[in-house]
Amino acid sequence: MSKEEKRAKFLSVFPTLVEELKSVLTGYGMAKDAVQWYEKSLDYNTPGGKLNRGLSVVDTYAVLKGAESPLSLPEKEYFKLALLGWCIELLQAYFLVADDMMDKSITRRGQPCWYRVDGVGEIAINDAFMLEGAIYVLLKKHFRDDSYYVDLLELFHDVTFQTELGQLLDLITAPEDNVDLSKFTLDKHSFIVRFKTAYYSFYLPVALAMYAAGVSDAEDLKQAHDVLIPLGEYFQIQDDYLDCFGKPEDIGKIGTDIQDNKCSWVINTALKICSPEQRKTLDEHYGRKNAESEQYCKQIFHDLKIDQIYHEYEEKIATELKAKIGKIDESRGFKSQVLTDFLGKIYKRQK
Ligand code: GPP
Ligand code: MG
Ligand code: MG
Ligand code: MG
Repeated sequence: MSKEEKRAKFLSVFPTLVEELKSVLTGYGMAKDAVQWYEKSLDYNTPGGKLNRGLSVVDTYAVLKGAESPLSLPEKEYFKLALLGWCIELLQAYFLVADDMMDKSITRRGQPCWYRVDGVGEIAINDAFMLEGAIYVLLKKHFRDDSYYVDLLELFHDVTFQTELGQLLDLITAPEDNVDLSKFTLDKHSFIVRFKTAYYSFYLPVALAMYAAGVSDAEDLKQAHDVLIPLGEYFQIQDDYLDCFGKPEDIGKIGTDIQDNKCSWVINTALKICSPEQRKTLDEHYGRKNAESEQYCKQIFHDLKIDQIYHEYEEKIATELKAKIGKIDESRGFKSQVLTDFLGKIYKRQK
């Protein structure tokens, strides 16, 4: 089954969910223009990305059930799993709308960030909350009678809170008015990215599929967790690398980490190997809100061959993760294939 077919089928579920959400608003007697606003926010912010997280829920479930492909699942079963996938995409939409305001980003997925769209501005804060709210409306409607409903709710709540903790650390480690590179370390970076990215992007899709498939023994959830969190750290290191070295046309966004004073993998790696002179330039120019300072930093990253170090890191981590995946115990029904597929989706990604 081709990737495009899987994606098309997954996308075809989204309009149904939008209609369900709109009818909840209509049921409350909400004015027509408010219903239209919500629809626009849902359409603008939810389906435009790679959909890796959402598709992974369905893919993981199919592997756990031994189905040939997600598309061979019975229609009702497929719909429920796709709905869980869309709930992660809604969570992601909620995070990104808010994150772009906090990071003062310009574009996302090749279009202006939602808060920068004409007439939106700070209403985007409420729109972010409403994207999150959609998750619980949909879960209640479709999973209330399932034995694992509370597990799903708890999982979404826990992972959302973990992501917010990561975002808090990300932000307070990057104050706008006080650049202090001595506060950055790779250990701190690892902690931040596991919380701000790995839980919701990697553990969440697999754990959701595991609950739905009834393969949710605590030992198996732990096995999944112990590979997916380092895998998610690797993914965010790619994101940090691409922020500086990627092309906006590929990544769909303009990097802001240098000007935003972010504790990213790139600066942390540079700090470990730079000369005292390069350090002085970084102290003077990192985290400053102008393109010239940003260019000074980029030149140092280039001179230090950070891209080469990144490629070496990528080979090393991929080998380590493969070894870890090789040790998975499948006796209770969990399948290492789930993890191999995840690694395959992100290995050497350019966007
Ligand atoms: C990605 O960081 C992290 C998130 C999108 C989580 C945001 C969490 C909130 C609670 C709002 P990033 O800023 O590096 O992502 P990007 O590079 O895509 O802007
Ligand atoms: Mg951010
Ligand atoms: Mg950001
Ligand atoms: Mg980033």
